[in-house]
Amino acid sequence: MPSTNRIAHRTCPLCEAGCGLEITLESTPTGERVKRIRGDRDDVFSQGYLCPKGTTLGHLHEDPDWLRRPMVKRDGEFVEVDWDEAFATIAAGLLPILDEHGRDASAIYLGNPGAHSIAPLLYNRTLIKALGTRNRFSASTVDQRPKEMSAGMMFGSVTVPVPDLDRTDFVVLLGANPYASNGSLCTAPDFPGRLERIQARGGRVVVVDPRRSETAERADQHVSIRPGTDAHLLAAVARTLLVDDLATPGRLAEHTNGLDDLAVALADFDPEQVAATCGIDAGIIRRLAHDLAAAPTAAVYGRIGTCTQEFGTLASWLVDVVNLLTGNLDRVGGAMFATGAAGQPSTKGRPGVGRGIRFGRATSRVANRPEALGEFPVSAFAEEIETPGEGQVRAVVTVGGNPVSSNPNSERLDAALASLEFMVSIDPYVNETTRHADVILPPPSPLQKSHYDLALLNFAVRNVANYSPPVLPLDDGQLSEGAIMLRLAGLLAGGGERPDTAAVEDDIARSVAAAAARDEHGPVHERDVDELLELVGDRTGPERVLDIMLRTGPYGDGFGADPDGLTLDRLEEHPHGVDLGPLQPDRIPGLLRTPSGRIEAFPEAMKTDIERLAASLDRDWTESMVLVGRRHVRSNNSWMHNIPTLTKGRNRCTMQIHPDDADRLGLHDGAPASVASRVGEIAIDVEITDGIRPGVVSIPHGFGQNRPGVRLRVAQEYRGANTNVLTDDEFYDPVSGNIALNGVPVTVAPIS
Ligand SMILES: Nc1nc2c(c(=O)[nH]1)N[C@H]1C(S)=C(S)[C@@H](COP(=O)(O)OP(=O)(O)OC[C@H]3O[C@@H](n4cnc5c(=O)[nH]c(N)nc54)[C@H](O)[C@@H]3O)O[C@H]1N2
Ligand SMILES: Nc1nc2c(c(=O)[nH]1)N[C@H]1C(S)=C(S)[C@@H](COP(=O)(O)OP(=O)(O)OC[C@H]3O[C@@H](n4cnc5c(=O)[nH]c(N)nc54)[C@H](O)[C@@H]3O)O[C@H]1N2
Ligand code: SF4
Ligand SMILES: [Mo]
Repeated sequence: MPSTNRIAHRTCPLCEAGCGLEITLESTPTGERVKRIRGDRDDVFSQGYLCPKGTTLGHLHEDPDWLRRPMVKRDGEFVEVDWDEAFATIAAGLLPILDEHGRDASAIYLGNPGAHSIAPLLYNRTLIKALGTRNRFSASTVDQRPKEMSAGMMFGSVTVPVPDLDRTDFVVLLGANPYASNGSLCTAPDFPGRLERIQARGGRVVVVDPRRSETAERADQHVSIRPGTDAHLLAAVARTLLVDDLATPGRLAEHTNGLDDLAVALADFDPEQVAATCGIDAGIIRRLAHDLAAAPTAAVYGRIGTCTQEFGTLASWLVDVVNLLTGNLDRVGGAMFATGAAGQPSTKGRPGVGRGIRFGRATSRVANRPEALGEFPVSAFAEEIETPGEGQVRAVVTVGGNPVSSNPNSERLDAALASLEFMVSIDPYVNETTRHADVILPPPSPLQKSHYDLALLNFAVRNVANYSPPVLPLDDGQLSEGAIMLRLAGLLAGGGERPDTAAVEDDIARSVAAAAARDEHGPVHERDVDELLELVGDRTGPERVLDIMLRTGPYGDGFGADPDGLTLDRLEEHPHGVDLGPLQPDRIPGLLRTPSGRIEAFPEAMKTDIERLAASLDRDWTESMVLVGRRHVRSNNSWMHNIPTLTKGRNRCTMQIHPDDADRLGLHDGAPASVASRVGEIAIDVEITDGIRPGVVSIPHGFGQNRPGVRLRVAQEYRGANTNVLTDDEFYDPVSGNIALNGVPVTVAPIS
């Protein structure tokens, strides 16, 4: 029989690494199906690397629980309907609430997969505008908002430096475990391999983590830190650099404000003063500062452990202060800036100066929590639903989010969502969150979508661009995620149950082109918008917008200005991606968008917050046991536990605890324990290991998916519990509003 196999290439959309996949498809009587997925050796960035999750896109596509038709709740039960009926149900249920109580009677929650999927990346804004509510929430405030804020305050836009992994001699990783996560806010396929190559070329890797993580295990040095004290540690490192005359900001000194004030403010943070708080010897801290200064090149990188904690913005800011002080910011081998081919705020408008980022322009209705980057923190989500009065949230839209699993104080949020008058979810699963929806609008599987990493390539360790067309077609009766979003947006904007989505789409493309034509520093300044749209040709949907962004971006053809420049056509000719070279040094001052035109090394918000940090030195940090999280390479937040090949094997949802603590508390390996916090209590299996710091317990998130009504056949049978029943919506970083998921005080006891 002749071979009927076909090979397709696409970028994996599951995590930030964005690995290239080689997908073998075989013909069957009912259409093509995935036979095998391997790493794409020719991918310009990942060069064949992939992790176990990447091989499961076929399983995901065939998961019987992945919804293929919209669901509408009738008498408490979901029934499959067609799209017309789904949208008619939304029109009948949601619009009257908005008409009667106003737009602010609704809220929207945007989840993590939206950062990996082109339609939400391009259309979320349109959907938000159409809903017209001030109550906007997202997974960003349980994740990276502190880093976005610190970078925004220092550089004027959300332009986050990344460690130049491929050229550095010395890297310090705080609160990150790339051997499990493959990296975050640092797009680096085969992050582990890149770390090993640092060691192979004679460099060093240092990991700061309360747990001897897989990454710490392989590092040259593991510094075990008390959770929540990275800002103290980094302040002491910065202080040491200044006091020991090791600070060498070099050419950036003349582009930087605030270094003198900073030196004064750090006076409380000698290594000896923070040692007890951090639980790290002063000598180790001082040595770390000296090692950083002595290394030919070095980069400090902090991730989720440094963000989802009480001093998240301070810690995130101090990471880049240390990079600045050691002269490693914006230079080869240090902490560098990617240049995303589709453009970003730091590559648009006047170089070197801008409006800065904005935050605190509004506060939430109930508890006056300030917005940051246009969103309220998720700590306000439940209370806005629960609290009666003008502006009470009665209806919610979720787009690719599972806040009942991922947000703090899950029981409270679960009850709040249950009390809503109406809820719509754009989501493929009936899970802890979407079980509360009145209508679920399922997107097609990743293999049926096109892909371009619009967001994550702005954080890449190498400049690349890579577009993937859909591998498999839509089934009859499926709608693309973009079409779902535009139809919902059109309906919410008053276009009726069958809005003219082509017009909505046209508006988006037109506004992107118009913004480019307005940019007097861009390549298409004052060009005619109709002409630009004409030149894009007959592309539609996200591809049309993407082409405009690429062509007007930093490597673009400028619609003719640079005939060799990038276009979507060109990316289509390169299924393994286009390599745009290593990260470029000396981007500062051009990339700055601060009003001062300088790096703000000591932003105003940090001046007040550093006093909070100093005050915390007097605290008894040993008073309570504290909870932290962890990830496993076979998990992906809450939504990949339904794939049998990823969940098989021993129970991973355990509470890790140090043998000394286990002895003291009478806990036994494998036996259940009860863990309680201010807001909740769970039962979970104990795993005793000396790989964790005494006084700390670690529980992964995204488990405990067995609430009534959930339709995740595999995941709901998995042993374990939801750790976010324990995390506290009143425990957060005040500057960014980001929840402190790490360092949560808990008590632990055996269950007899
Ligand atoms: N396999 C897999 N990969 C993923 C995901 C997944 O769920 N599974 N999720 C993706 C997402 S959305 C993200 S944001 C990234 C996150 O990627 P990472 O930031 O690498 O996150 P983790 O792997 O959870 O590692 C965080 C580490 O921080 C440590 N930690 C906890 N508290 C503290 C603290 O106070 N200080 C310090 N220094 N360390 C602390 C923990 O012990 C843990 O080892 O991963 C992405 N990739
Ligand atoms: N305790 C603790 N909690 C955490 C973390 C932690 O480390 N510890 N990590 C936090 C982090 S970093 C993050 S990013 C958040 C994630 O928080 P969320 O984004 O709220 O949760 P996810 O688990 O990513 O759920 C994703 C949802 O999107 C749906 N989905 C999957 N693919 C698609 C798609 O293509 N389109 C659409 N529309 N929907 C899709 C899934 O069914 C699921 O409902 O969790 C946070 N929560
Ligand atoms: S590391 Fe794994 S999940 Fe992440 S992009 Fe690569 S293959 Fe996909
Ligand atoms: Mo995340």
